[in-house]
Amino acid sequence: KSAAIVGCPFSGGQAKIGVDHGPIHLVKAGLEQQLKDLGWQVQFDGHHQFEEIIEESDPPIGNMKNPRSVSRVCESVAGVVSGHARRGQLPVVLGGDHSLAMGTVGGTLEVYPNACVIWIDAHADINTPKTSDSGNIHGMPLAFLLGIAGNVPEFAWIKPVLRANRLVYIGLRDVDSAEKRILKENGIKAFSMHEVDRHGIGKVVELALDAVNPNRDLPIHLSFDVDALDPSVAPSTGTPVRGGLTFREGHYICEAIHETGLLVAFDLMEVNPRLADAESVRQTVAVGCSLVRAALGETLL
Ligand code: DIR
Ligand code: MN
Ligand code: MN
Ligand code: MN
Repeated sequence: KSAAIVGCPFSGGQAKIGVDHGPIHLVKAGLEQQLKDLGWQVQFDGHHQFEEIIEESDPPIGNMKNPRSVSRVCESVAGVVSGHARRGQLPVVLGGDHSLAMGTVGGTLEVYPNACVIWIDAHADINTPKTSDSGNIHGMPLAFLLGIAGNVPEFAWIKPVLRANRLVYIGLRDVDSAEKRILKENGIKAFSMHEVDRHGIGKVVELALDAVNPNRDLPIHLSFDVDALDPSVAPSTGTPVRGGLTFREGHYICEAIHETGLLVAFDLMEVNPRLADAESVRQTVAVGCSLVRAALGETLL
């Protein structure tokens, strides 16, 4: 059992300062030792330094904000993630904003081309540069990974590695109308909070796995945006949306994916320790660490 913590202090995929401090706080809270205590060998070489690849002058391309920085950072993260995966390590990527998933999922699929992606989020993150109202690239990573983002030369390095039938969501509740259309047109399976309410989280995880991993034999990349949790559970995040997953529902997802034995990569994204009061920050960082532990095998008994 070997894992690598990949700290990605990057915020260029959205507008609020502070999300680049997420990984620093998660590591300071003791995540490395916590995973070692679960029996993992853990490599952590310090947080990645993006200064040298971030563009000082990075004017919008179309409506996309910070496009060159996001592109370069994600390309670098893809290389780091694929490197760890190739060495048989499970990359635990700490964001940073969710645009980083272009790197993490890209890196995973380079090594495990048949992997499926389970995306836990309040948001669908599947806008194209044309449909996005905000221009924030953290709302677009899946469009690039699926190859439906249109031709943006700056992002040409991203291969359309993800197939629509290998992507499933849990936790959605703030989906733009264009995104709803994209989900329908591409037949992408999604379990919103409505389905969580209807079936309960146990059944939803089973249905989600049935959708992307019917024989339970494909590697799984779990990408967890902390804003999937209810703001009462994880207040320190850039785009909180009420009506989210409970503490237990979030953990259950991680525990159940661990139980498959198929997890090959885990992202924890969008922890922003600059938002909300000190106690809320402490609570959000603690819940972030505990989600990672659950995904890496911590059990209640
Ligand atoms: C919105 C919000 N759909 C956008 N997305 C967020 O900006 O494209 N993603 N907050 O995490
Ligand atoms: Mn800080
Ligand atoms: Mn989100
Ligand atoms: Mn997200």
